Amino acid sequence: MSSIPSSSEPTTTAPGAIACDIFCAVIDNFGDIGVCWRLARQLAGEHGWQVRVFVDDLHAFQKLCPALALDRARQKVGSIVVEHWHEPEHAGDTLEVADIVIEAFACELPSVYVAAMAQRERAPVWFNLEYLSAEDWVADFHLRPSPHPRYPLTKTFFFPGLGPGTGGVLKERHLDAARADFERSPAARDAWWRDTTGRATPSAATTVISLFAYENPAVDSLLEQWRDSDAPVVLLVPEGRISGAVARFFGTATFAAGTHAERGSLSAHALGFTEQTGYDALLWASDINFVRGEDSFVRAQWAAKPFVWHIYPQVDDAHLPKLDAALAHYTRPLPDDARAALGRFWHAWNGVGQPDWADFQRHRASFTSRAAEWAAELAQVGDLAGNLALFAKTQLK
Ligand code: TRH
Repeated sequence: MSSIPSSSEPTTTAPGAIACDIFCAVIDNFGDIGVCWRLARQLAGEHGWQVRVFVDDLHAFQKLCPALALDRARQKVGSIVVEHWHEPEHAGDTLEVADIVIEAFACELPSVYVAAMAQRERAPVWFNLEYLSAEDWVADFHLRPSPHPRYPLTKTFFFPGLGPGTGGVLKERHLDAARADFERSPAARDAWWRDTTGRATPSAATTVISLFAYENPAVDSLLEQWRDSDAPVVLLVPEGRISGAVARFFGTATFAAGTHAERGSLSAHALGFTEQTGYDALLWASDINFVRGEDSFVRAQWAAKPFVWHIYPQVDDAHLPKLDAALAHYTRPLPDDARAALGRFWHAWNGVGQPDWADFQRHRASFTSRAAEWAAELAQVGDLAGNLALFAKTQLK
């Protein structure tokens, strides 16, 4: 897949720049490092900060940042320093405490680092960056301070969200312009299709769908409905956890990158997992995006196309209220029947009911116009990196 230029990422940082350390423990998949890496690139590229990322899993990181070497304890990618956080107490070879410290998703900082934060002449601005949730309580907890029980340090809870009063979600300054360039250039789109699938851009009568999801029992029924649909469907499947089910449907041994298969109206391409900046083009090239977790869920919103969210499943179905909270924001002004149809489809994709493609298609025009309107609404909340940088600066004064 071709890569879209990301925000201007310098290879050096100005002397005296604000120093920021981001600590990231990868729980699973790519979302933890995906969010941290995007934030790091923005703070460095758009705010001129000198950023260092501590990450415990270089393998997961390398999938979305192929420039990364797996065998190096410390390395630079552009201007960003990456430290392999190889054990919980590791805080770099020499202990340096940054002006801003971001603990992602409540991972625990090395105790020696926290002790050094307390000894610093000016205490760093310390954030716990939380997971994204569209629930209403998020605005009440966003930016709440939490004093450390032993040290004269205060940690601030930074909550991403979809509504006013939250930290917002990540959005690079260049993103809308890059999407507009791609969408208005048939040559760019055709080059993307040829590079990515070896084929020309499909006709306007085709529905192009990108499919990034966890294992999902509903996929078999959906693949059958696409196979039997009146209009052609082209499915683009980045290699991953859903690939096994797609392979079984087509009767192929695997659905590894480069595989192409057809049945009835459905034609499917398996894609290599692209570096993070390349993923957006897949969303822009598609008419409907199936996304998951946190970061791809956000990117689909900026792609301004109808999307279907496979939310990260939690025990006791704790994820379902979060799914409904996102639906409530996203579908608020839709006519009742369209809102109900999207709710049914998202629920079915998350284990509650059966997905009905014809029902989705019936309301597709409403979903498409709502997607563009929603992207503009969401942008009003502001970009997370910008919101965080602004707050941090007020604390540094
Ligand atoms: O991978 P995810 O499911 O990640 C997570 C984690 O499971 C995490 O523990 C959980 O808490 C969180 O979800 C909610 O989904 P996500 O967040 O969409 O991250 C995927 C990242 O991978 C995202 O940054 C986009 C990127 N990506 C690429 O770089 N190239 C690709 O080809 C694809 C398909 C994705």
